Amino acid sequence: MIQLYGRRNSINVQKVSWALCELNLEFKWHDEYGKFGEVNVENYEKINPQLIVPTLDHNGSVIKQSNAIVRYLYRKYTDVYEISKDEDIAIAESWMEFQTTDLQLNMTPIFWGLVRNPSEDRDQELIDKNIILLNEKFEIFDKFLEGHEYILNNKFGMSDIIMGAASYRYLSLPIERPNLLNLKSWYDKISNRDCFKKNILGTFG
Ligand SMILES: N[C@@H](CCC(=O)N[C@@H](CS)C(=O)NCC(=O)O)C(=O)O
Repeated sequence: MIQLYGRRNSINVQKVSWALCELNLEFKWHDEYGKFGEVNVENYEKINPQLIVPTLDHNGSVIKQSNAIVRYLYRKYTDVYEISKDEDIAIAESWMEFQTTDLQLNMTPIFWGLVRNPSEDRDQELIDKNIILLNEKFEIFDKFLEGHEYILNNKFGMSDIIMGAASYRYLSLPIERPNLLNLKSWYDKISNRDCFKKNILGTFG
């Protein structure tokens, strides 16, 4: 049995619940409507001593780190690692890393500064600096998307989930953005999927 721990408005949990949905996997969701900073699960520290989310328990195997969980699910339940060229998989995985390292670096101060923290604590200079950098990074992704239906093999998959969850946040932020036409046409496709609507849409905040 698959068990997912973590609240549905966490971007990192969303990647996993979206992947589980796309793969049609049943799972038990713990603390789905929980709050930031609390994981309302008894003895959670035993499965995740960092007390962060998500955690996946698959028949007693405990897996942490959202991107590793998504890769695990796609490796286990699809043939993507067998049918894809190593080079193509590496490129897809590099976008997954880009999300979790490069994008999050700038997304976090903007999201917290504009959305989660009280406005009196706002550091506008820090936010503005990060908006410029975040827009530049999405411009790089937009260029990559030119000529690509999806990130890997022109087929929707794990890296679209990771970059898709990040793009939902980016496109929901109350900031100015460049006109990214390739991002828009890719995002229109992925945001039309049932699993996006069930797991991502309406979670901003
Ligand atoms: N690198 C980790 C980051 C996990 C993480 O930072 N999770 C945040 C939520 S997005 C968290 O658990 N914060 C405390 C909380 O939600 O209670 C991953 O990708 O899974």
